[in-house]
Amino acid sequence: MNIRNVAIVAHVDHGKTTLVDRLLQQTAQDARVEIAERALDNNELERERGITILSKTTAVEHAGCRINIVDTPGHADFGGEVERILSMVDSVLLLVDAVEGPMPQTRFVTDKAFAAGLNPILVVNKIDRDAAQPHRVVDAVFDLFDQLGASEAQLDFPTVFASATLGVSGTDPDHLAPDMTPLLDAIVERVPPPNASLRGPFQMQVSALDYSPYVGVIGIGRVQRGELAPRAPVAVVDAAGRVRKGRVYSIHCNQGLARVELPQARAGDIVCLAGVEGVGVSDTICDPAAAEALPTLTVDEPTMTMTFCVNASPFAGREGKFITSRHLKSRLMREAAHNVALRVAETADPNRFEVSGRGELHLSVLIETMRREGFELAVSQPAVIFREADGKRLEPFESAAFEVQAGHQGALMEAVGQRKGEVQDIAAAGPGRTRIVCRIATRALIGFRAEFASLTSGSGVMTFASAGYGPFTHGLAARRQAGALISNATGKTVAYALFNLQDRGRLLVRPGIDVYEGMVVGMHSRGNDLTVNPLREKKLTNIRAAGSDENILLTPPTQLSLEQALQFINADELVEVTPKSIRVRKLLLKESQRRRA
Ligand SMILES: Nc1nc2c(ncn2[C@@H]2O[C@H](COP(=O)(O)OP(=O)(O)OP(=O)(O)O)[C@@H](O)[C@H]2O)c(=O)[nH]1
Ligand SMILES: [Mg+2]
Repeated sequence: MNIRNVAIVAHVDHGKTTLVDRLLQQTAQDARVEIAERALDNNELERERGITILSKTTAVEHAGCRINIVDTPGHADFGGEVERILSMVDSVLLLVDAVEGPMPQTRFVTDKAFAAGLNPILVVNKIDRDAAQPHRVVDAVFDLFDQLGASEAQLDFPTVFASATLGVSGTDPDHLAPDMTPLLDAIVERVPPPNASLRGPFQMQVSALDYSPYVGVIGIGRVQRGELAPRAPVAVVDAAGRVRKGRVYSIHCNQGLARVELPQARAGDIVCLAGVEGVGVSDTICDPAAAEALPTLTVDEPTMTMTFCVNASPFAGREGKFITSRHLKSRLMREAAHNVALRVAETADPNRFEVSGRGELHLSVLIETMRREGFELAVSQPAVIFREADGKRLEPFESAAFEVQAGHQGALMEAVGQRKGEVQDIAAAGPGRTRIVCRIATRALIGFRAEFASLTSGSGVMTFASAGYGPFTHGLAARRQAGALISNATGKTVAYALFNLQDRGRLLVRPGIDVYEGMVVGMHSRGNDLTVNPLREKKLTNIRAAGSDENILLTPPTQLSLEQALQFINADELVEVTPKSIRVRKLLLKESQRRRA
């Protein structure tokens, strides 16, 4: 059968996963099959957050072709996912929102597609939106391609207009077909068939991993050469060139939303191989008689790092199942085996690990996953990773796009200026809204999310893409405004005490919960830290004033989410994470220790 391998790439939320829904719907064998909204976003965190975190493969049939489709995440923190899957496709559908046009991550993924030598197909999506400007978007994409040094063939990109929600598409935005046929036709015509040969010994590189409780880790990749039957012995060559023996237990592919067993893996196809012990991304699985590695898959280096520690708080072990350094180490090593953009390093202290990734979300998704699995741990403030070149210090930058109401523009510009951001573009973004694109040090954005939300009254949207390394920005103050209110004792919080504290700032705890000495119970309205007593009972007298205790009015406490806690903490604080709680604590729990530090 004819094969086409294509990935869908775009800026976050431009509609990739929704577009896959429509392709699955249209090509379903049984038209009665109901495709759930964003069907491929099937893990818990993806559904809760409404974003794609892991890339996923599926396949559909059209015009006698089997089209393997890889859906990728658009959020910049998961850019590593996009980079590595480009090695198994022959073209990309570059999706661009018909209103927003190319955004920072559009540039990032296009650049990566060009680096992989691919000729993208442009899909202008969300054509149904009121403010859609399809022709302007096509022009803007042309300019982007040109800036990125596109070849003649790349500049001559095919364009399909579509609405993934309405399920319409076509090459002329004014005459759309009532289904996805024009897009499927464009894929069959314009994506080159895989450059792979059935002749010769079997060879396949693992580009992604999946896991099943029945068969263990599954290696996914495009077969480069030859054929393979289930139960065949193989040789596995890893990134370091070491060869080991293995056996493929079963072969399947993801077709539609189903998993289909295959009688063999054939050159050109994207397949899933189960049973190969210890298989990792970038491994080449070969015929034992010809153990030849394909070039190692590389992705951009991490830009941000955090320390993951064994939870050593006074409440350690109360709420989690996995709490020792051994648990932590094996879990992190397991993650590093398939999360290619993640690095885990041991430190001199066996209870601490340096975990580096592509951004706060990349790291916080791992922490959230671990906590749901039953882990307890403590994590430090995220810090950017500096580099050195020609004796100069470099730091990572972001291309940031802020979309705000016109009235908030001044405040935003001021905040960007304070953070030494360099404004690159200011443009209208729909009625009464402005988009400001700037280049800004990643470091300047740590902790900025909360401030951005408050200065735009929650109406602003900000997105980023990694913009590489640049010279160190001097004079950036990276401390939060507020100090911490720190508990001076261990016990249960008392409403009366909290009532007396709430004038001093925003509380993070409600009455009747366990706190410990050194735990942060609130944000001080001033810049300095303050040690307080949240446990103090009212002095009891024999005469009770009528209703005095019952009348205490407490402002509901601020509940920090994991991300908010990570944004909030300073270098002398940790976030304690357990399956049930997220607490902020001082590294040094006793006030006397802190005073000496
Ligand atoms: N109006 C309109 N909305 C759309 C269209 N396609 C997608 N959306 C909406 O856009 C939002 C994002 O859609 P997704 O499919 O999750 O976008 P995505 O590109 O997969 O997002 P990430 O994977 O997180 O980068 C959802 O609310 C969709 O309903 C479209 O054609 N028109
Ligand atoms: Mg998606």
